[in-house]
Amino acid sequence: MWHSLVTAGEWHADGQGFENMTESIKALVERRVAGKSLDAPFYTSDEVFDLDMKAIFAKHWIFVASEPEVAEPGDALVVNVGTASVIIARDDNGEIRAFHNVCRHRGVRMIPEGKTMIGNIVCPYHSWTYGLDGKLKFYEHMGEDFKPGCNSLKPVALRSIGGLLFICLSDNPPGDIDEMARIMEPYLAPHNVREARVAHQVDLIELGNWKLTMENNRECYHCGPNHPELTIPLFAYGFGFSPTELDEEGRVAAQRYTDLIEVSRSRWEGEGLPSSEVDELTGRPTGFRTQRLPIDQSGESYTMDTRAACRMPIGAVQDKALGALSFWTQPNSWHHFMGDHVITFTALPLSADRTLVRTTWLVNKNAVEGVDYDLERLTEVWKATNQQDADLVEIAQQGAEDPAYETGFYSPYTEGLVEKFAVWYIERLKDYLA
Ligand code: 3BY
Ligand code: FES
Ligand code: FE
Repeated sequence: MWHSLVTAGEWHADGQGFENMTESIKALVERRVAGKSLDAPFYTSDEVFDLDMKAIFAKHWIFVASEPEVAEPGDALVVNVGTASVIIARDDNGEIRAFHNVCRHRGVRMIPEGKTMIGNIVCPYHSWTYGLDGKLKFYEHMGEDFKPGCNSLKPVALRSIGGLLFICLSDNPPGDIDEMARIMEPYLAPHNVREARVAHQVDLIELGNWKLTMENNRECYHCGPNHPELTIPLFAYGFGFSPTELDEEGRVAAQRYTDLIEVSRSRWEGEGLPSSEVDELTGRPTGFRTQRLPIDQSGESYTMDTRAACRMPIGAVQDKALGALSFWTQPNSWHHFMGDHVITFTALPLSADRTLVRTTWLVNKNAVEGVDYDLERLTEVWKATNQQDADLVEIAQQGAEDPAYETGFYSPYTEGLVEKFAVWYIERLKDYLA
């Protein structure tokens, strides 16, 4: 489908091409109203999508996978980010590296998307062969003057933070990843992701723009009406609430929840689990936020009965009731760390109106399916929740494409983080277009 900025009344097909297009997007960026949803072309136009891929996904740190997805030497994973394709591989020394999946001979895509095991990276076209360090090891017919040392695979910046793998396609990646790593390592380390094992992974294609996926992720206003499974482990007041709408009973319950957070956090801190909230979502290229919140009833896990799904703890802490540490990153990820398992989510844009959401469940590497955990019990809450969220994103996209769409107000109480996503996104576009 062709999406055009014409719908915004900004685009004039007067033959000025790209220059004019950038001008009209600039106008859209400038007129963004704080506290309101974005103008329709941000969700629907192919020009904005192309800009998003250049200004956001080619310039920022993108969460793509976790270390257990390339657990052994020779394990490799190919992730596509727009038209770019990246090989992530663990070498014989256990080091994980990332390379552009583009042969240095005639540029072909060497390995298809997905997981594989490789000793070397062999191009299928003319068999040029690269080591897992990216160096060209084998080629023929190139003559005396050919310099293999100048034909290594192009590296892609890669960082592991607590076992979560972030890549940056830019040659000049934002340096503030160092600060995110310094702050987040102590929060994530006790959950032992580096030593974990993938229990399950699901790819879901949401029929909506990636920003609608992210906005949906940044609020739980929609949880009550839409997520019957997730609202079992989540506290009702954990969704946020509008203080002016509480009656006396509600005020007491909200206060009880606030007190529970305080008491739980001091217990967790005592167990070596940093638990205070950090919010660095805006004002920086590598925006992020973390928070550890109690889980309802037993306090243990995102399951239908709130009890741990896996009987082996994932980390070293013996307390099962760790609630959930959540970690959100701009532009494309969110994660939940519990005592028994970890769930990671990455959103990867496919087109203006399609987004891949990849969910991965991690457990203790010694845990055996059917013995230590039941896969259905481990995955049922988020499988159901993800489908419900995909359905919401699809109808949000349909609304954004409707000629009657207008920007609407975010709740100041329960959609504050949606606003922070929009603020970050507009900041980053302004920076790129400047
Ligand atoms: O997709 C998510 O993670 C969000 C969190 C709040 C509602 N939804 C389940
Ligand atoms: Fe890769 Fe020729 S294009 S070996
Ligand atoms: Fe949801």
